[in-house]
Amino acid sequence: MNGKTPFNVRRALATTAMALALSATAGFAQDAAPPDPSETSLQDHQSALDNRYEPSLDNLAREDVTAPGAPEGIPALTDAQYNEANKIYFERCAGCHGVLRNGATGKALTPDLTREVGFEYLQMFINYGSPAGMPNWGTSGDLTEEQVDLMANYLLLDPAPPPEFGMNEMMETWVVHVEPEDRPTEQLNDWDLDNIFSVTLRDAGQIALIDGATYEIKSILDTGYAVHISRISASGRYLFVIGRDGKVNMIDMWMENPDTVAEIKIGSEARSIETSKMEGWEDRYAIAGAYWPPQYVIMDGQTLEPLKIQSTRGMTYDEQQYHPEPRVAAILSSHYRPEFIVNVKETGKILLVDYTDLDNLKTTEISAERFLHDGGLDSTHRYFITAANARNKLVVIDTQEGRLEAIEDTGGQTPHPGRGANFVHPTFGPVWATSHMGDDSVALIGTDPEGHPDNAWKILDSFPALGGGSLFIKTHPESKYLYVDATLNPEIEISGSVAVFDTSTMDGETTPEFVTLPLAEWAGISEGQPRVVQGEFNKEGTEVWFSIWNGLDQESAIVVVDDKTLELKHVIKDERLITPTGKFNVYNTKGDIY
Ligand code: DHE
Repeated sequence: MNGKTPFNVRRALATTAMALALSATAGFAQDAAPPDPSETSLQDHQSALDNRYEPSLDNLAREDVTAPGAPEGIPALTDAQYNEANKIYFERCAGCHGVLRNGATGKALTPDLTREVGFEYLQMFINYGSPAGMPNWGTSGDLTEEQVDLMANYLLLDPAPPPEFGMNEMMETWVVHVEPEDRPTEQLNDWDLDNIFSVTLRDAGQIALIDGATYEIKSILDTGYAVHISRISASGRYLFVIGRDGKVNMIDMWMENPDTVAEIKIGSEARSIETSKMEGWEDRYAIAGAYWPPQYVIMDGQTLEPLKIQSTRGMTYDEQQYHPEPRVAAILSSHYRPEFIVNVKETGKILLVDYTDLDNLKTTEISAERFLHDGGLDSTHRYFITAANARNKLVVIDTQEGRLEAIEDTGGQTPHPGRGANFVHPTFGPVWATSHMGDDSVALIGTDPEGHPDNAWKILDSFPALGGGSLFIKTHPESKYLYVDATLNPEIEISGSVAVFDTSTMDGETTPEFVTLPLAEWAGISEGQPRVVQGEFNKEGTEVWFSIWNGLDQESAIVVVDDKTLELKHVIKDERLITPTGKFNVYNTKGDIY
């Protein structure tokens, strides 16, 4: 602590009422059976921000299934009723309770358990929620009375497991539109490829390729549904995007009109994609991770041919109990070894997958912490820092040595860093920052074991930003500012703004002040609840772009902020910019600069 005021004391003073309210719902429903809802006050059953952010498995929700039979004493559902309930379950419940209802952050809901508590108990829980984290689906108005009853009945019946997705299914979806030998041998367009932004147009099932200097939308390409992230091959030539529906598009940026040259579907629900970045292995492989089925696949980096599919089903790292559906969350590429870094969420394991010999696959399995989600590299690229978000922890991996370095409590509620933000703190030296979904705090962890050994892998400071509901934090080596969004905050002024901290004035003692940039207002968007999400710098690190993410039928925009003056530089508006979310600058993404 360097003799400074302990950050947690300052935080306790500065923390918002929301954080206090949230602490009542912390911990999720892992442990004891939740109390009877009628015994706690309605106040306790309001949904917390972080509970609302659990995965919505909307693609599984679309699949039609046959209703299972009902044992004696339990009303049977027709196929139509069962499918309606199944849809609600996958959109709203499966993120916490699991596809097979075996439990994840929420409790297991298998029929052996639900039949024991019975219809009325389930009905009450769905209606009121629980202080342990279950949203109040009925009293909030999200589900009608009939839907609550339907769901209580559905939970008494057997689950319908969705289909697996192995090599046969992948091969059926794999298409090479342009063979590698038929592709350009040099860049055929005059685009400044390094400064192109790949922008997710979430609900349109598209991405936009936008020039970072002129703000011109160069192209809009069809992709899978709701592209989650974009990653760029180490050479900067191939852009890979993955939809929530597991569809991967590989786009050749050298074509006269950059377009998809190969595509494949790797599962029914997916969130992550990456490419091999180790020297000597550039552009050789791609890897994608799925939520369902729980698996990852290594593909040829030129054609997307699926080469090796690995299931992640297995034992939890701590209790060593079998988990049937551990989702693959963030995947990054090591710069130090020919390995992919794969976060396996529910079992709490980080896999270092060596891609040098796929027939004799070597994997280092690191026991980390459960509910691993997103994360990024430190400024030297040697260390991977990732959030075990439902456990309020950061896990640090040394990618050079291939081992666990540290696990630290952030002091906040549900860390959500994206890839995080690296900067040199005036007092603490190099640090990496995360914001939180469940409260307003920003936490800094020391990342320099050589130069600042006393600070390394310790949470050195924590201070409040705009409010709870933050998803992403961003800076750049050329910038002295740290930008923190509050995307999920219920207050329209807060979700429509970004907090900016001057890192050069931080002293580790006084609470850093921030300025608020009202970006939705700057964009002139007054309808809906425009949400500012995910800052991304241009190549030079002089401008930072934010999506103003609005409803499907409402106006959205991208706002460009001048990083020197913190003034509005430009607003990109276009009727084709439907629900923009993630933005990935080619240069920064391929070089892991953040
Ligand atoms: Fe994301 C990153 C999962 C909701 C926009 N999101 C990630 C990663 C994971 C993930 C595992 C890390 C990928 C990697 O690095 O390989 N996201 C999930 C969910 O499970 C969750 C909570 C719920 C869901 O149903 O998907 C979820 N995410 C969202 C959103 O609602 C966002 C705001 C809009 C959207 O498209 O759905 C969203 N997620 C993003 C973005 C990134 C991301 C923009 C990449 C940030 C970065 O800078 O790297």
